[in-house]
Amino acid sequence: MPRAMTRTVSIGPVEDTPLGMTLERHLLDRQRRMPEATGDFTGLFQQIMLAAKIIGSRVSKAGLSDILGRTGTTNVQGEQVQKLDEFANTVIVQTVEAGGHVCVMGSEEVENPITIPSQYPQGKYVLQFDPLDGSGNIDINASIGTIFSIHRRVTPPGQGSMKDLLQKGSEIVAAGYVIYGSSNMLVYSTGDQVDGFTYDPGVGEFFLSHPDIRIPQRGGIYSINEGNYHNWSEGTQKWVDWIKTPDENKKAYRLRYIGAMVADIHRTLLRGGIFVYPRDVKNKKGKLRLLYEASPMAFLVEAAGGAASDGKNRILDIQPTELHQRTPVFIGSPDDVADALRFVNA
Ligand code: P6P
Repeated sequence: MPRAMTRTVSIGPVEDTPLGMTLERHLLDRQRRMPEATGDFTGLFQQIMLAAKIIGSRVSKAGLSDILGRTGTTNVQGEQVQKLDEFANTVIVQTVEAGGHVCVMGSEEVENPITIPSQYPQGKYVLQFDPLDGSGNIDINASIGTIFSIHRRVTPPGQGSMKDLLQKGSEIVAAGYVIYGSSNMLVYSTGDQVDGFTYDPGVGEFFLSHPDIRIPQRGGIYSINEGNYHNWSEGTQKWVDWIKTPDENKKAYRLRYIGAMVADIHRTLLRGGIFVYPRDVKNKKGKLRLLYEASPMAFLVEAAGGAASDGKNRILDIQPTELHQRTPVFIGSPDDVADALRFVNA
């Protein structure tokens, strides 16, 4: 089926509103191309979009309200909970549960499965999310983001359960992220392609700005926290020593590390290269969480033509056993991921 063509009419200076494709219209066009579609997916996505707008609005003025800093509590990950973390989590949970399109949710901020209150319908989808990834960047005004993935439920109608949450990334129906940065963007895929939408606060809509994002076969940037160098395996150390050394076949790669997975992956998608958070002596299974960080990002990067591995296996093939389980992550341009795995598995 031909994809709806976008049409942006130049109506004057850049600040004028683009007559472009809104995310709302993009979702409806997609729904119309699927005869069996009921509108549930579109409805769920509209709730995610609303949550993203609310979170983005609060993030953009975090410094002006008493929402910076820490709550003084720690989450299931043992991490300091930022006030904005808690706010973002609440916004997503309350927006989505009322929509009646999901039967259970999983959140980085909540230890157990989030069930849907009995006053709302139990939907056919499952939502997992990191409400505010990289929240340590909030107080220094660096980019942060929201990561989400959508599965279909696998249990009979009624309350959803852990079984609905512990599904492979290869079963994802859709995944995406919102990056709150110099501009706010929502990037998503249902598996066939990846599209990016930029938020215009003057209009209150996301407009298609990055249609059909394709990751370069090879990049020139590596992204890893080199402060952990002495905790890594010898293979990871050798890969990093190699990638930053020019030789007859390549220039030295440049290091870029923002410290928020959403921002580092967004750059990797657009510019190519590789993002790595390997296992180390402190994080023996890696630091990043499989279900609401690694899997959705792996789904997106693969849909854009990239690769995503835990160092040995395709991330999307991992069968989850715990809600907050962690995994090493090697994700980005296919050639760069293949190079890294050659060293790590030597
Ligand atoms: P480190 C943020 O805390 C996060 O979960 C990811 O967004 C990010 O990629 C990683 O951890 C950064 O970890 O140990 O380098 O600060």
